Amino acid sequence: MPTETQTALPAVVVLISGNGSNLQVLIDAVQTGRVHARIAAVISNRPDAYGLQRATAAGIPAEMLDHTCFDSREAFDQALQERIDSFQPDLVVLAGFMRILTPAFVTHYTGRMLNIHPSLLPLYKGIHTHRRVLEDGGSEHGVSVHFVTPELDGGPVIMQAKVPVLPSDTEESLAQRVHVQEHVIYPRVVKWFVEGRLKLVNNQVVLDGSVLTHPALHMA
Ligand code: NHR
Ligand code: GAR
Repeated sequence: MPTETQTALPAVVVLISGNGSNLQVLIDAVQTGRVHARIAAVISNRPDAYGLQRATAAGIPAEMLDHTCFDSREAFDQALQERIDSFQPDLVVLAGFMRILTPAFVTHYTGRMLNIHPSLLPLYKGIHTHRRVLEDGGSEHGVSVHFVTPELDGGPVIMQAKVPVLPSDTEESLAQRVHVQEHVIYPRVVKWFVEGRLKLVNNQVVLDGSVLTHPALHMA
């Protein structure tokens, strides 16, 4: 692709901590032309994150910033912000990123940072969502994509997908079912954002010029 075309594309920086399967579907969506963007960099807070290898294999700059090397959350977030901003992103995508971010960091990216969270928010904020749904005997579970705000997993929800919880489910089988849906909805939301269709206005989601009163729901 000519360089001029590439630089005209919206730049996305993806933050990961692990496997990076959501990163992979984004890479694929960009490579197949479904999402018109450029993944400018992938940054992991963990040295062993497999997603770093996925990025390298796709020719995307991959960086590692180990949070254990910093004295405070503020110091880590400041260094992370510097690395991210060096790529001048239009959008920052959290894809299995497992560090809570400070309000100062989140505020810097207001309206241009997305997260995928494995629950039907506002239910089950935080971690170990699949385990907690099973412990509670819930019959329904799912995944949410939301704008990131300082309130952990509390930002306005853009899109959700639901999955059933089956009596035979383990944490792994349930996580697997949710993952299939994650891989459907995350590229779709990123596509909306980079096409300029999706905005955060007064802490509300605006899609195609209208406030979303309920998250968009993907039916499996
Ligand atoms: N930061 C803010 N301010 N707001 C959000 O909505 C955020 C965020 C940072 C990450 C992802 C989130 C999720 O989807 C996310 C959303 C990590 C933890 C956590 O407890 C909680 C939620 C999320 C990510 N992290 C522990 C910590 O001390 C570490 C856990 C671990 O390493 O396993 O940072 O669920
Ligand atoms: C995904 O299930 C994502 O929803 C979840 O981590 C997984 C990452 O998978 N995110 C969180 O739990 C955030 N706290 P991946 O690395 O294969 O994309």
